[in-house]
Amino acid sequence: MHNLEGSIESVAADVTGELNSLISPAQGVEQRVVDAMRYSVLTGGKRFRPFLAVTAAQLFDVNPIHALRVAAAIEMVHCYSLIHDDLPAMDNDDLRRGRPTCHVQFDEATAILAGDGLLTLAFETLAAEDTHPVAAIRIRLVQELARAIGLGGMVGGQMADILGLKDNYEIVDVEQICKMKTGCLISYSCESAAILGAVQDSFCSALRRFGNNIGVAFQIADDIMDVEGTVEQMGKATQKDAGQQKSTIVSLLGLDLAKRHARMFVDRAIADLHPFGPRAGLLKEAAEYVLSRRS
Ligand code: GRG
Repeated sequence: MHNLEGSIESVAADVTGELNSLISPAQGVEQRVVDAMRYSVLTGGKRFRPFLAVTAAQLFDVNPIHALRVAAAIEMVHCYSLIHDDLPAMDNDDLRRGRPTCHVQFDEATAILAGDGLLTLAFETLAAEDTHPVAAIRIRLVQELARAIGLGGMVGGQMADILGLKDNYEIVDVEQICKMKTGCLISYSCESAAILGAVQDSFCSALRRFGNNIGVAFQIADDIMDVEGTVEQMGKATQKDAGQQKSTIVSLLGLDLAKRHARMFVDRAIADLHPFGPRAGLLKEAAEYVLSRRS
């Protein structure tokens, strides 16, 4: 029997240590942007994506140092997306992880640059030899991350999400946005393990499907918590979607059906783990956690 919370906390501590050394304090002209990057990355957050990357890597006995560097790069990308998402031009939020957002603590220009700094450092980290000695594997890590967070993934999904404030989307459209905006990075977190392990394609696609399914469930759960959660629990503003008249699975189906919808995606994700047998027990618990989490 695994202790999921203990395992998440242990990976979180490791990844925070790795981030602390990858983004060391600076004293030159870049000091302010580095301070903003460290402010946004080193405190708070569930570190769920790094947890998935590290746990999936254990399926294939990947070198833990390699997995941790990839996990840190993934958390950098996630934090970049949060910093930019919070900007006045996007969601205009003042609170993130229970603290002032990056642009409130520093200023808008610094926050934009801190996001850019994290994004570029993530790719630099993946491309470094310390992440994997085989160049072809490093190239694949870089290429698949670019695919996951680019136009067909996170950036494209964010654009569609913003346009959705004005357009009336249907369920399939909203599911597609959840997949692009949130699912693709979660999916990459799982897939990165198969890339590092250089395992057969069928394992890689099973992990990608697993990540996509829990990613969509994760976003639906986030939208449910936007309605049911408190600012204290979430460490960020709630009731935002209704205020913005945003199309979400909750606004289209109502709370009860949205919960069943999220359950359906988690069940699909658990089925995706079949090829890995009992070794995937912790990933199965992680899929359940997507629905049970309260922050
Ligand atoms: C500006 C070029 C450019 C791109 C922007 C901002 C952006 C791309 C994408 C935003 C994607 C986004 C913020 C999706 C929301 C995903 C989500 C549910 C975030 C919350 O994740 P948690 O709950 O947060 O894991 P913690 O704080 O625990 O890490």
